[in-house]
Amino acid sequence: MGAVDRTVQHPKGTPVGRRVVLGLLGLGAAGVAAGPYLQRAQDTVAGKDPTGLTGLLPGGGGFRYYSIVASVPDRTAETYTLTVDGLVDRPATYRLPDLQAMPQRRTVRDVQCVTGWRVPDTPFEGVPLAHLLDAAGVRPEARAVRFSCFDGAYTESLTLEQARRDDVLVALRMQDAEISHSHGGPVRLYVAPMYFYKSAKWLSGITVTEAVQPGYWERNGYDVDAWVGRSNGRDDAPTV
Ligand SMILES: Nc1nc2c(c(=O)[nH]1)N[C@H]1C(S)=C(S)[C@@H](COP(=O)(O)O)O[C@H]1N2
Ligand SMILES: [Mo]
Repeated sequence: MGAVDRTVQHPKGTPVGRRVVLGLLGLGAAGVAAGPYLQRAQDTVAGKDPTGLTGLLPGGGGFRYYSIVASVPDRTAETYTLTVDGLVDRPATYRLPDLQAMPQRRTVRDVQCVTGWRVPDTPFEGVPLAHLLDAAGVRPEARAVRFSCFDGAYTESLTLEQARRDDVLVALRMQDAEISHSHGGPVRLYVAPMYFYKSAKWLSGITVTEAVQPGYWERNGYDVDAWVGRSNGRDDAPTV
């Protein structure tokens, strides 16, 4: 069985319930092969179950582990780097201690995956993305930011305006602990007001660009502007 068959399915659909049901069927079809990569994270928090179906999924009510590749290398405090480049005056490469020494911000919001599962009141802490953009000196012609990951495959994007929000973090901590490897550690993006697919795990690159370059899931049909409750065919939650 090839690598593609062993990645976790993140099904696309429209109504929440249907999306979750399709997810169950998809997992069933993937069978044992999907098992090792869809696992309950150790630091799971019990969550609400808005669909009444999510409890049937592995991890019941907490986080689901997603990766589009079968395995992701470890990066430690010694080996991790984050590069900021593109349309900036001062490109930079940061190591983990550099990021830890910067001003940190903490948010406590609900994590919401577009497939329906949700984890309420989840603390994230990290450097506001705006701080790194200001440090780099964004050029006037820039309009967007592209994110890349050391899994070698996942990408995401935001407009510059979205990226400068104070609830968009280059996160170093999640649930008041260092971010575990399965949750995208040591550093992941956290875009609090948007569906969790915007929150790229294993973040390794921030590139300032002229225009939005749709990320991995957006090229597979999800909305580029992923506001929780008012994107991806939903208008059910008056958030942000
Ligand atoms: N690098 C990378 N980041 C990613 C993903 C992924 O597959 N690869 N999946 C996204 C999706 S769809 C979700 S719901 C969350 C899942 O985060 P978790 O595995 O910490 O629960 O990560 C997002 N970021
Ligand atoms: Mo997701």
